[in-house]
Amino acid sequence: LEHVTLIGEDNISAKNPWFPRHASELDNCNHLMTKYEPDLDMNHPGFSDKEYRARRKQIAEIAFAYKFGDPVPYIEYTETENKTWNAVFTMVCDLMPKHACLEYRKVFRTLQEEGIFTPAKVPQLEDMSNFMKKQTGFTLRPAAGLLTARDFLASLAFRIFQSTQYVRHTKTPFHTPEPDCIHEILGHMPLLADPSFAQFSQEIGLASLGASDQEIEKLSTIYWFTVEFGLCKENGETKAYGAGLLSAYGELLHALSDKPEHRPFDPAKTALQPYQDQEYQPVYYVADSIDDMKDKFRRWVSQMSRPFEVRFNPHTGRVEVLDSV
Ligand code: NLE
Ligand code: FE2
Repeated sequence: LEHVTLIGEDNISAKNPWFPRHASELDNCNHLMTKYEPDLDMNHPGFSDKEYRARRKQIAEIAFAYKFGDPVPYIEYTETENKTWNAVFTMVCDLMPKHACLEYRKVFRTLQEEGIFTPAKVPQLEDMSNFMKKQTGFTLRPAAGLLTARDFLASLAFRIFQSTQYVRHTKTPFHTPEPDCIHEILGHMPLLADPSFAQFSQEIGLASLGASDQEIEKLSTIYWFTVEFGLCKENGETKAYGAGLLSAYGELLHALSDKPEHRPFDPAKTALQPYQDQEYQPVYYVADSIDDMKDKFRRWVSQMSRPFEVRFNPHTGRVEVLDSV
């Protein structure tokens, strides 16, 4: 940090595009990527289900009205929604001891001990948020659906995870292509409460601030093959740490079978791998460990060509922008 000057808020140019400098500015970062939705896609299991579509609207309104600093509104989940949770939760409890990575198993147990993870009820996002806050400082804000990669990654820079709050359709408990709160809660949140994984999540978020569209594409591809669908080694065995595997037992078993291809995680290569989000993945990337994945990512991301550096100031909660001169 020898020759640096702080870039002010008003210094916005092509070289320094706007991005949030404080978590309150995430109120502007909730642009949705609407594609696979019950209202829009005939193949969605909720397409012909009026009641489900109305429920999704009602829950989406909560996210649209949400402002930074609000508690996440409580949702009274219906019997059907709790049943869907129960089906997925029971399956995860059965499979997790053998197939999930150690970090996940550890936090999962704590969540059970604290009575937040129970078979009967979908956990409340506010309870999850408070739990994570104590462990790693991560908190939640409700999102109406799938966000653009830029907006989603920006939140992570502030240790904020944008989470959907609706439940998948009861017809498809074990796999849905779109995120829902079962995926967020069972897949993502245990690891966001792990210190090392939380650190990685914030770093990928910081790397995204002010990045070019091309770089955002690479970062979200890395995110896809690590946070969503990552595998790692543990005492010679392959385990899952990706949220899209931990919340969908069909794909979990597929990923760990000999059907798909397993490649060693290498950020330079992984970042260029095309992917789709409708079917099971044909390729997974295996890291030596979560820590090793984080180290490799750090080395790779430090070569990213941004004309400035960013750092998060935990005392003010602000991202500071340093212009290298
Ligand atoms: N396929 C996952 C699930 O069913 O839980 C959701 C993936 C979201 C990217
Ligand atoms: Fe996800």
